[in-house]
Amino acid sequence: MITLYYVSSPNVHKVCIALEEMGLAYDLQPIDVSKNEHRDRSKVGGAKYGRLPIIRDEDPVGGGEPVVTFESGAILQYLAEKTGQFLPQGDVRARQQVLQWLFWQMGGIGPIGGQLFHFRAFAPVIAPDFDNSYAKARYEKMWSALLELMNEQLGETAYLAGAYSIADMACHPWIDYLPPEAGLDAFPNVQRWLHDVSARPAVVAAYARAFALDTGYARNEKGASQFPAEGIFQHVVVT
Ligand SMILES: N[C@@H](CCC(=O)N[C@@H](CS)C(=O)NCC(=O)O)C(=O)O
Repeated sequence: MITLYYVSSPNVHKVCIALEEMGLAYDLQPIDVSKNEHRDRSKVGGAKYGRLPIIRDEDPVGGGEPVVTFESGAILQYLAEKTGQFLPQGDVRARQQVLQWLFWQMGGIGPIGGQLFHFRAFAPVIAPDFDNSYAKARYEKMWSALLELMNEQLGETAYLAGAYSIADMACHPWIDYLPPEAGLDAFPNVQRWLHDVSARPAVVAAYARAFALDTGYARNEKGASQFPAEGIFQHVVVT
């Protein structure tokens, strides 16, 4: 059994998708970030780092002590290697394509999307008198540049690395949560990909199970973002 320490957010939802896609048995353990539970090691499987997602695998390959790990990209790679799915093992070129797009997500889509979300949604609530326009414009521009590359790639291949992989699972929640300001019309290949990934039964099942738990954190169901009450989020850095 795998425990996923859970809050409703894109970095966590990518792991929900992977667990469903890979057919793994898992338990979602809700963590209340407003009470700082994510920083209490006794509440997150003993992990040293208090940002979510974190998983604890009681049944690792080869047996022995449970594996506790954080960082969503490392978790996706761990699960893919555990199950032998969605990350090619033998074909060095195919494997590298997946890792390239996975790390691209972790280094770009995640952190830039996190900042964009902050300046779109939280800054106006937390600091209503602060002139947010420069920061917001900067991250909107960076977000569009990331989507441009994604759109180009998805014009050549059905999924980011050719076949559907953990790289697509990593990107899906972010693209689903954060459409560009003018919508996805300028990125038709991304739009097509979003539609295809969203329709996968495992993806539908992952979100249904996750959204059934209301952890009071950011969530988005087809464009409608739910913002938390002022104060709850001041310590949260989503990257
Ligand atoms: N790079 C990390 C980012 C993790 C992260 O920022 N998690 C957020 C939720 S999406 C969190 O736990 N925030 C609480 C905090 O920073 O206090 C990953 O991809 O796992």
